[in-house]
Amino acid sequence: MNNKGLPKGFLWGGAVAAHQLEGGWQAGGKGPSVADVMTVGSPKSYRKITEGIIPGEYYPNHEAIDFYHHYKEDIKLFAEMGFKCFRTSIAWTRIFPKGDELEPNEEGLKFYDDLFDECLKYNIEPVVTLSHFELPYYLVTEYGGFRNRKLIDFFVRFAAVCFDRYKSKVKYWMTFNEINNQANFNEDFAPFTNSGIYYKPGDNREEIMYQAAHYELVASAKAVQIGHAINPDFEIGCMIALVPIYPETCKPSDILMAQKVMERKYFFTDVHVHGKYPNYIQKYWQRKNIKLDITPQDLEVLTKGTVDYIGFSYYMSNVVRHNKGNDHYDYNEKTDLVGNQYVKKSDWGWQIDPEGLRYTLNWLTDTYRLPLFIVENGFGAYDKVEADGSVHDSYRIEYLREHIKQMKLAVEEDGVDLMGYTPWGCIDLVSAGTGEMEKRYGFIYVDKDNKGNGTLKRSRKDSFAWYKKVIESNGETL
Ligand code: P53
Repeated sequence: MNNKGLPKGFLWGGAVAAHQLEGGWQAGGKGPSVADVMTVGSPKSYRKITEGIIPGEYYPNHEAIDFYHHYKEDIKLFAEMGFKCFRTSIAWTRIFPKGDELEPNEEGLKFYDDLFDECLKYNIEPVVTLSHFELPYYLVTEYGGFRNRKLIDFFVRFAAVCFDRYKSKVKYWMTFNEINNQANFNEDFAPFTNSGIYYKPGDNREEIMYQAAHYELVASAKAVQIGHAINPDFEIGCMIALVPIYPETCKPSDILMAQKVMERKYFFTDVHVHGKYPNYIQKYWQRKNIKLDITPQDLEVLTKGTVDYIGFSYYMSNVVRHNKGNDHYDYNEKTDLVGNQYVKKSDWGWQIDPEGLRYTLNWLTDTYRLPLFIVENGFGAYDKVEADGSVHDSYRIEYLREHIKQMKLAVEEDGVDLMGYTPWGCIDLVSAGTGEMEKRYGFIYVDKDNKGNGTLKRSRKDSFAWYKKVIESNGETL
């Protein structure tokens, strides 16, 4: 094992999701997705989810940054930075506009043929997420989203069409983006974006969430099997939002609390990797009287569709405390989450913790023993455009530099098996959580504001030249 530097062939790149940058929400036969019924929020509030598209409301994903028409220009800029890979998603509604059709929409398939060809022209390897908060809206209104077992087949059909169509263009895949966000079932955002679930008064939110997650885990496992049959060289991963949970103190009950929260947020990974539910989650369901539709055939499918690698996002860490009276160490974000006095926060309240990335890489390796891929990391911040058009985003460089340093330590000193690193929102795009344009992550600035005004003109920020050198030197020049 070489203990200096990152491996040759390390996949440096950038990450985006179709709905956050493409726009063209009705172009080429595309149907509306869950992202098309969400408005703009703010640093302190999630977006509003409307029932259908309401005239007079502003939906930022409808146009986004119009990557649909600008992708050639944008990929050229990625190539200029030296990207080895580009992570995006396939908008499900371009391929199956309603979601339950038997035949795919050729115009949608053709768009991604052209997009992947454009990447390959520059030797940029596409890394593709199948479902990234983009469920067809029709599946929400007609079927109740992933409350419904039928969604398994709809997803699997979509996955199989994509695997088959792009089998010679795409090698790296992921099934469901941040499948574990919905563990936060008391909010409306994650259940809707992960699973197309609108909760109604009286719903047992928690039970519905576990049921939806189960159908997705089965759908993912089926897709993995089909993908490997179509092309045995495919690398198919899961995608987990990894926010490590620290105990507030070394008090044993705080330690145990942090462990229990980790279990509740990350058991999804166990199912993807080991093909079965861990005991703790089954015991939890029993105690809470959570009854799920899980068939013996489902359990069989899970064991046969385990993933090849773990893709994950890393932005921040969190801290929990154990409160008196919480005898079962159940997690309630409102009462148990506390601040971390040792780290700073972004303007959106995300706690910045580069060492937490090294900790996370080690925790994932120790727990799952699989190759890892950091498919999102980055700093959402306000940028200021100077009179001459430049953007001096030293804060973004600083954030990324410190995280890359910790990532390198995990590889060089700890021996973590890491495939690549794709910072989030390599070009400015619509925020998933808030719908804002002005929560910017990019190396490339896009002239557009939260209200939708702007020329859509692209320009290079300071971080652009910096990241180019990072890639050129394989992470040595930071
Ligand atoms: P935004 C919450 C916590 C961690 C990651 O997020 C999250 C979320 C959801 O907001 O989402 C991922 O845009 C997601 C991307 C998203 C990115 O992180 O809210 O996979 O789609 O854009 C950043 O700042």
